[in-house]
Formats: sequence, C-alpha cells, structure tokens
Amino acid sequence: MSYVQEILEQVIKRNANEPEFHQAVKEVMESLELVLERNPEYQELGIIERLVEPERQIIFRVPWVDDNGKVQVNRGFRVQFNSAIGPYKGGLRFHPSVNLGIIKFLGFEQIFKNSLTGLPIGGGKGGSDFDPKGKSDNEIMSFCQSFMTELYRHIGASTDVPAGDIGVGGREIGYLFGQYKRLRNIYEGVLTGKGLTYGGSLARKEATGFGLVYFTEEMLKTRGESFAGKNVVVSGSGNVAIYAMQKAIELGAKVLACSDSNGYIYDKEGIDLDLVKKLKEIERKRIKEYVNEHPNAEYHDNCNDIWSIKCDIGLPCATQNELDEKSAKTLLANGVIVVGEGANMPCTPEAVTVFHANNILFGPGKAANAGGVATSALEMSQNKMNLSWSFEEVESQLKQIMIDIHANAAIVAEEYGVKDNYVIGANIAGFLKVAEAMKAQGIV
Ligand code: NDP
Ligand code: 2IT
Repeated sequence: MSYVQEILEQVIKRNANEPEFHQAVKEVMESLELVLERNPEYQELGIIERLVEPERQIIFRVPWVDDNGKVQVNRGFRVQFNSAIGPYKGGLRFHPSVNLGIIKFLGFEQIFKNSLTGLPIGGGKGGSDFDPKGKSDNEIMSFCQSFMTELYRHIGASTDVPAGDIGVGGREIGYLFGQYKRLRNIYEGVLTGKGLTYGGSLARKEATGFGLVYFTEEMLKTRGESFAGKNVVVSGSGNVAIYAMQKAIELGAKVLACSDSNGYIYDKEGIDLDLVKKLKEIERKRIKEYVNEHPNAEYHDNCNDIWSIKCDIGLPCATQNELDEKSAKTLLANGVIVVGEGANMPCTPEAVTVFHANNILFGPGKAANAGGVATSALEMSQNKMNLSWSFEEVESQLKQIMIDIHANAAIVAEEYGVKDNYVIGANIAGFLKVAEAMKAQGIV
C-alpha cells in the first residue's frame, strides 16, 4: 500500500463517521503523491500525519433561552487546525447539519486556502448546529452571547480570528463581537466581517462573490473567453451567491437562476438582483417570493435541479456536495465552459471527474472562493494599524490576490504535468508553504 493510501486508511479509522472530512483529505492526499515522492523529508518529518490531525478541537455546550422562556441547548465547535503560517483563521457556520466532521472538513480546506492567499493566516473553522431560520433577533442575540461566553477564552486577534459562513453574517458577527469585548475588556480585531462602524473592512461583504468571479474570469481568459455575453447559473442566494451575481452582471453576463435550500428561480430575462437582495438580505424571506414580483419567472421546488438549466458558466455557491455526477453530465451536455466553486466542496468527486475528463475548466473552492478570507486578512491588517482603506483600495488588492492565486495554481499544475488541473495545482501550491513552515518550526 502506498504511503498516501496508508494515511487515508488511518484517517478514516481514527475519524469514524466523518465522511466529508474523509472526502476533503482524500482529494488533497491524491494531489500530493508526486510532491511526497519528490520530497522524502516530508515523510520523514511526519508532515502529513501532523497535517491531518487538528492542533486543537473544542466542543462546548451552548445553553440559551428562547422567546417562550424555554431552555435550548446547542453544541458549539471550534477546530484550530493548523497555525504553521499564522493565527487560526476561518468562519463560523450556524446550520442544523453542523457536526464535528463538517467543521473538520471545512477547517482542513481552510489550511490550504489561506496559504494560497499569500497572507499570514493559519486554518480553523467553527460553528454550531443552531438553526437561525425563523428565530427572532432576540433569540439570535441570546444564542450568540452564549456561544461567545465559551469561545472567548480560546480566541484572540493574534490567536484565532473567526468570521462568517453559512448562517453567520453581519448581524451575528456584531452580537459575537459585543460579547467578546464585554468579557475580555479588549477592543481588538478578534472577528472579521464586522460592521463598518466598529472596525469592519469595506468590500469584505462583497469579497467572496467578487473574488470568485475574478478567479473564474482568469480561467476563462486561458480560453480566450470572458463573462461578457455569457449565461450564468448561480446556486444559493446568500452572501457568496449575491455578490457573485453582482460582479457577473457587472462584467456583462446574464444570470438566469439562483436558489435557496427549498428551490430555485429561473428568470430568462435575467435575475433582478435588487429584488433578491431585498428578499434575502433585508426581509430574510424564501426565494420563491421572487415570482410574486416577476410573474414571468419560474419557481421550482428541488434546489439541486438548478443545474438542469442550460448555461455557459456554473457557480455553485450554496453548500457541500450540492452538484453531483448527474448534474455535471447535464451541464456538460448543455455546453458549460467553466464551473467555479463559490461554496466549499459543492461538487462531488464524481462531478469533478466529469469536468476534468471533458475539458471543462474547474476552479476548486479553496482557490476560487479564497477572496473572502483574503479580505478578512486585509481587515485584520487594517485593525492592527488602526486604519481603514477605501473600497477601491481593498477591491484592487482582492482582485490582484485572485489573479495571483489563479496564476500560482496554473503554474504549479503545469510544473507537475497536469496542465489546467486547478485542483492539483491549488492543493500542491497551498501545501508547500505550510509544509515548509512546519519543517522550519520543528516537531510541534
Ligand atoms: P449564507 O448563509 O449567506 O447563504 C447560504 C445559501 O446556501 C443560502 O441560499 C442557503 O439557503 C443555501 N444553503 C445552505 N445550506 C444548504 C443546503 N443544505 N442545501 C441547499 N442549500 C443550502 O452563506 P454563504 O453565502 O456565506 O456561504 C455559502 C457557501 O460559501 C458555503 O459553502 C460557505 O462555506 C462558502 N464560503 C463562504 C464564504 C464567506 O465569506 N461567507 C467564504 C468562502 C466560502 P437557505 O437560506 O434556504 O438555507
Ligand atoms: O470558507 C471561508 O473561507 C469563509 N467562510 C471565510 C472565512 C474568513 O475567515 O473570512
């Protein structure tokens, strides 16, 4: 059995019932076979064995009282995965599907993503099985305060800096920040994605979606193509999806469809983004309400059927494993040119195989959606300097970072004999910096 296979078996055995974590590790390990052959010292130093084991995993009780006076108990997580190149950095996810395996897959991906940004941030992730849907503001605040009442002792501006993810946006970050400040009596940039009145960065809200479109545009350029005049399908209608749609439209594309976990809307005249923002960012309603104002648009119940719509560019921006082999084959039959992952691991391994086998450009999440965390790192820099940069300044840095990540992944892929394979390119490029830092720091 090869070294990589042995590691994989060990990971599966030691981390039972964590299929998403196994999936994420398997993909990276398979990409690294050649690197490990070329660098036997990584094996001698146990770099891989250490990389797949989080430095610290925190699981805690989150008790809170709902509006009816009933005591509720959720489970909180923070996985501090790897701090070789900087303080742990990564979002918090509040969603009923959250468990340790989900947080570990996300934290593992974050190590390589953060490395790819070129900025000094390690990998971490956290969250809770709390479901924000249908909760009042007061319940959200109670939950966030209780969550932070345990988390605060494990984090800090130079230790671990959480941010948003599914179910955690500006409102939640505000409540979490307020409680941290109250408990620690320190005003510091311990969270990113903050509001603009208390240390947030301009363009952080837009960053993941904008960055995804910049990355996808770079992929398109390698085929002499661009967003202009293309038809785009975007899954999700949350933070990442909304700003991916905005930038795609700005670059001259037409967005035909978007979704939430209940279903998708198809508007052949092009999605009315102002309405989606109103429904989702302000009113927190379901996407099906869209057709009330646009009766010519269609609403369909199964969100994953969104991939049956013919498009040139597919941007999955909802959640893991939302785009499977069947959807990939439909996209192929419909002539898709490029798929860029705005979400983390939205395409199943079988779907990715379909893309690679058929010359469809494929941008893996850890490269394509790195603009969010990169801009979080820019927020950290601004906080440390007590400064705030203009929107244009932050956006131009974000754009350059995405161009650099694309170039880096493309160059490394070619170097390793797999031109156009951004999965292998991104995994190797992200890994090498972390491995070198671990090597330099000894067995820790
Ligand atoms: P939001 O909570 O703002 O939006 C999530 C969207 O995805 C909603 O439309 C939601 O629908 C949908 N969704 C969530 N879970 C499911 C599910 N199980 N099945 C179908 N649809 C689902 O989150 P974000 O936009 O921030 O995150 C989206 C993805 O992007 C995630 O994978 C996240 O990890 C990733 N990401 C986020 C970054 C960020 O900066 N926010 C950075 C990099 C990656 P509904 O409202 O019905 O739940
Ligand atoms: O998956 C991700 O990269 C995020 N949710 C953003 C993390 C961050 O720290 O900004």
